[in-house]
Amino acid sequence: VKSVEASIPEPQREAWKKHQVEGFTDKDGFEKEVVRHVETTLARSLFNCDEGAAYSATSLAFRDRLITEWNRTQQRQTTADTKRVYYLSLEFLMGRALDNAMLNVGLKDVARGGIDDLGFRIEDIIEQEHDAALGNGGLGRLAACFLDSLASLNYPAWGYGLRYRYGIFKQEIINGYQVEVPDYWLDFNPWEFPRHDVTVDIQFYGNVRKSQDENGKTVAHWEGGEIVTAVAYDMPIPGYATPSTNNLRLWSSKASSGEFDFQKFNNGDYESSVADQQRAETISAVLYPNDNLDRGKELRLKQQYFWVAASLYDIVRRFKKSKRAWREFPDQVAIQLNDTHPTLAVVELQRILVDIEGLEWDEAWNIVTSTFGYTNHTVLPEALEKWPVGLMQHLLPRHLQIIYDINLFFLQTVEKKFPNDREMLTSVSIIEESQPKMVRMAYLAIVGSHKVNGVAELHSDLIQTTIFKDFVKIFGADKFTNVTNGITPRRWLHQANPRLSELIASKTGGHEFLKDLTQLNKLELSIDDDAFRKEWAEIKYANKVRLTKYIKKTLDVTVNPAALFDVQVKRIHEYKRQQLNIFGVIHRYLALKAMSPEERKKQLPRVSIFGGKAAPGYWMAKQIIHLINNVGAVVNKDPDIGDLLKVIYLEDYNVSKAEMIVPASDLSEHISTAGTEASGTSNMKFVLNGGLIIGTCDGANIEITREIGQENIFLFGTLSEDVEDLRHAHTYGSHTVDSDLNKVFDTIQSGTFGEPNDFGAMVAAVRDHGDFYLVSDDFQSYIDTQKMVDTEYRNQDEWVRKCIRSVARMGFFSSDRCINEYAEGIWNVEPLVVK
Ligand code: 7GP
Repeated sequence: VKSVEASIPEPQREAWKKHQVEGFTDKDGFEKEVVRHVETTLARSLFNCDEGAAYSATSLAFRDRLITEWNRTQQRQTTADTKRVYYLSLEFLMGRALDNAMLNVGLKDVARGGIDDLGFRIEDIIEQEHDAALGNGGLGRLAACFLDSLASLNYPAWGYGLRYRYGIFKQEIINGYQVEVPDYWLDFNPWEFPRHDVTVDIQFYGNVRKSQDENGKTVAHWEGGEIVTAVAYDMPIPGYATPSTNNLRLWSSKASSGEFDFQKFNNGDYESSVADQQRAETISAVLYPNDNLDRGKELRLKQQYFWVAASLYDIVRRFKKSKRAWREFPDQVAIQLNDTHPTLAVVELQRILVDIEGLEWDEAWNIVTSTFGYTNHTVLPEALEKWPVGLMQHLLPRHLQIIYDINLFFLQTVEKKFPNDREMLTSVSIIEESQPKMVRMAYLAIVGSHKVNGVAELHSDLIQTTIFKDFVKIFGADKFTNVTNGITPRRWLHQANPRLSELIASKTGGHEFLKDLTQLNKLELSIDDDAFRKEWAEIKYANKVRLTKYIKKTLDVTVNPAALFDVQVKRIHEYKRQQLNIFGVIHRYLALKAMSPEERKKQLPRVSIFGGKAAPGYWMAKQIIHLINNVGAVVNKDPDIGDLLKVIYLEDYNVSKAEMIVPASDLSEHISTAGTEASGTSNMKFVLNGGLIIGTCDGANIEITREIGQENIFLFGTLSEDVEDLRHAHTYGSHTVDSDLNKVFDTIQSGTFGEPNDFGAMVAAVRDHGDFYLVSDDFQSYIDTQKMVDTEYRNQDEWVRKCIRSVARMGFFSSDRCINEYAEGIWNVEPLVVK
């Protein structure tokens, strides 16, 4: 590997070195780069440079800098020849790149001055950027936070994903209903580098022929079918306050040049030859818009194999350059499966090693299982992936055979350990003996990995005691572990809340806390400092004013920034229980209506803010959105209510909107039915920005409580160990709904919020159909806890103290801590120190 450099003759090396691009370091250099890009790359001038062009040129200037460091980082890693991590994720919810790049390389102030000289405001320039929204929610955003931490901590790491032409749809609210609009985001994307020379041909369909080699060994040949080409697009990922710049490689599909039917084309059958091309391009065309739900579409399986096969080809190609023996593969490569979506990678690596490289099955399988780790992100049964055997056979005939072999050998070891236990065999078999037969991807991922982790303590306990309990018996408890999720403080504090970040820096001895979040604990020393608390409160207020203006501009509703801002923003899902929140809002509205004007004057004004997308095919989630909007339409113009209650639905919730909303919250809601939310990560973001939480004992709420103290969080509701009994009682006992909740239902059904029939199913789900999510069980304690919130919010001094204490104790929830745990406990990789 050292020969890489030595292979270039000295004079040549000198010439290259002399002209190495160094990138700007000061305002003048920055301006020069921006003007150069406006005038040459964009072919514009001072006279027709609008904010869009200024954004593009600024981004290109920063991109140039990043790519120089990217090149050096790759060179450094190749020379050091140490183990790399590959994070395979079908979703990367990156959001905007420019602000992040400016802050991570430490040149935002330089850029601010330069942009100003050129006649623009940096805030307006940042706003020009379209979010890279290649994800649905928590799982995709976690992947993005991980990339930031991996680079910031100098780990040699690559992300691999798909370059969707359309990310998550844009949400519009029209007459109170969600309407989906396609998100075409690639018009001009300065952050990606097409690598038209880095391509991989991917095979689908066809059939398997077996032959004997000269030693009498059976060899499988996967033949025929169709070929689609994967083209690499790279996005540089800058670390914070380090030159390390990692790579996110996204694959785009196109018709393979060998496949494009020139015969047809020349014969004038233009349409069908174009149709072939379009079919190939369809693979990476669109992100499936489901969160915590598996729909089992054939195209989705095609996406998965396409992406996994291209990524593995790339990883293997890189490994082979080092000329090491295959058994060293796991010493050089760690691959993390972000949920089961990339599980075919297990099968593909086994296929490469056995069919193409000629290794023996057992040796290959050892390499495979030492290489992979699997992270589970949900226990919801409707989200656990299964693929029909027939579909797998058709699309990936050789892979199905390998899956059957993996299963056979696995079941043989189970049989040895648990002789004559047929129930055990059926329960853990990778193939579900149903009609039709299905491949259980989570089981395949467990069998193919050396570590399996959940994403918060409760969740990791639950997977070991429920959905995967038999695998714990088979493999032992050591194979299963927990890595509680985290978030990057760079984006979610420094970038989203610059004033708070500066205030914290002034009290903790500089910006060190952005690299070591535990340093936040120094804040507690300043808690009795009146000026500090005043400044803290002012920052929160200013963030609320900013959101107030946004609400006025987009919805034409005036809200009082002094009111308590109560926020629930996340994907709309019955298990996340936005319905509980809106029922609570209706209860509050009825209570206010029943009061005398004198009594009303004593009440605390509140703004209930909602945001989030519903999967286009999730009817009930869309009903919930409709109800929230209809309640807002009535409440917001009720003269009896005025400022006391406003109900706001923020359209098209995404990463960049979160950066504005999160710092503006006083209270945020994380109120899933206990045992259903694997972790949650926005709970961490809200607390880190000085907001308190109302929440259930679920996911990471439990660990947040442990860290910040139970006096600083509003917990309520059923515990996860009681959920099953309650559900059973709803179905088999008599299920009654208390009178307060019934009043809410009666109001809905009287037509107060639109057509009485519109929300019949939502009410019936609770009242008549078993109330699976325990809304009725938790309603009263939710209302009582909200009353406590009102009381405590009135004591502003104590409230602010709670917020400061909470922030001071949030150090644990940095994604840096999380990545270090993966690196040590699962990947066995070390950072590459940059001199
Ligand atoms: C989510 C979980 O719902 C959320 O609780 C967790 O914080 C996040 O992953 C990151 O770990 N799961 C998904 O988004 C999801 O779709 C099924 O999981 C594949």
